[in-house]
Amino acid sequence: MAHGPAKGLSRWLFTTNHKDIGSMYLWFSFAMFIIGGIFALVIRAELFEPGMQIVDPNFFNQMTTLHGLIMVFGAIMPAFVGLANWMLPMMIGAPDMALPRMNNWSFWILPFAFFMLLSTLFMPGGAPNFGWTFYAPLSTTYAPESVTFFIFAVHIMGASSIMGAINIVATILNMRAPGMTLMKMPLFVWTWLITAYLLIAVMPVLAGLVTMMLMDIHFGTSFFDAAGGGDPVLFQHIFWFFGHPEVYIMILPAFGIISAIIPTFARKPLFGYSSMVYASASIAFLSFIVWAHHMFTVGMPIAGELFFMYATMLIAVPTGVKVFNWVATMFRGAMTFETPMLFSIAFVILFTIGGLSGLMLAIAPADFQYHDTYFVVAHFHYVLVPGALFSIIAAVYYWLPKWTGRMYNEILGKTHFWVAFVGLNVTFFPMHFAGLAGMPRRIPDYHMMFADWNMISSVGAFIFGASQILFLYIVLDTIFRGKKATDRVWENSEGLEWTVASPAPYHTFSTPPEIK
Ligand SMILES: [Cu+2]
Repeated sequence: MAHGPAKGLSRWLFTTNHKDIGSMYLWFSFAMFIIGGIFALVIRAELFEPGMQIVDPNFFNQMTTLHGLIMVFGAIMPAFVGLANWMLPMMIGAPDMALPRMNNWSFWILPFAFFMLLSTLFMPGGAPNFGWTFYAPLSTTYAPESVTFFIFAVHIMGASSIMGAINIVATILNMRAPGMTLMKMPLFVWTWLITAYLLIAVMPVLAGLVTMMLMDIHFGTSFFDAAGGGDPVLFQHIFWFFGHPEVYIMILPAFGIISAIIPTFARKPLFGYSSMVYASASIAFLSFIVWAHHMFTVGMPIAGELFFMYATMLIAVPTGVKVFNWVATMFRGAMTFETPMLFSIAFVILFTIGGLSGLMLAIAPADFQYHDTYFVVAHFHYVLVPGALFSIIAAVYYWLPKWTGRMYNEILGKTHFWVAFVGLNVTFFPMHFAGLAGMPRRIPDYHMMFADWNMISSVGAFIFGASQILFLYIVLDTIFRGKKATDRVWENSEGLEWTVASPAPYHTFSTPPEIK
């Protein structure tokens, strides 16, 4: 029979246990979240008023670039992989992930990638300063020397994601307990299965793109250099062919988390289980054919504009089905509002606001006005902060008692929620108005007419930042001083993970459970 965890550092260095690896991914992503958050606060401190006060324009560009890269590849994506590692095997009744050693490796190459990326800040010429979308020729012909380390870091992050995705597909398709048929799998398992296929499809595209950059920078090719017969617009097509599915890679697992939490606290089964599965699959499919809605202003043929406009509007349908099903699950439910439920309800409301501004952006002629303004910044922060991030926080509050065997402090949890809720709306809602009034994104200085909106946003950002320090305190307080949790934790929780003890034993389901 399998033994318990090893001792000391070697436990974490050599572990192949999905729970250990899940914890490492979650702590790593939280550390990256703090670093990415600090960069955001530098940006907001500079934008508190017009004129240059704190940083110079090049450093400001490095902050916006690293903020995007760290939050997307270092915080959000690893957090979802951490939750998948902890929960997927327990949800399908498997003893571990299908490829435990590769699992260890796909985690341990991440800190090296991000150490390399962050160390570019201390290199001559500074860190990458061309935005997280790193468009050529800004990121090739005009890039700082550190761009080569950036490219290498992206290669490593991509390899980690692809290995993680292969592991998740292999686990879900091969390790399910007898009786755990596909249409019995929890939504979190379904959304991760679909997300993993998206990752396997598009992360190689990203790897190919940065390799073409490497060739243009060091080996004299001119993929993106017009002077050499290349095409800088080609860069954008390839980037967004990866980039748009990437945004769904950051939200599909969230849909699965919300579909686990809302039924528990509404005390009703999830409404429309199979339509949720089909909606996730159709969102994933459509996410491959909308990429050029990021490029309406590059001068595309009108037929292309129309195609990408209508295809993008189409995504609203399956997304609407999901929102309808969550609301229908809550309708006439015996609802209680513990912290995970508060974050989940805020997800449904605020993600929908982000979705609606996304619909506005999908209208090509209107997007000519919105493109590259703070309206776009407001849009993607509403789908990523109360969207992806709130779902991750909700998941931590929901499953932490199972991971640690201890309950978090409910009053502190609710305080964290309300401060974060107010903070993010004060930060990002005014950006809609600054953007509609024409304020461009990624600039360190601006016209006086945008001063009020920016001042409000900056105050909100510091409130939101402070609330996340409270979150760290709550998690540590739970681990070291939390009250003992019951095995079921939530009275109406469904799922195999709630049938094991709290804290979940180091090895679970060494013998497959019986699925009814
Ligand atoms: Cu897109």
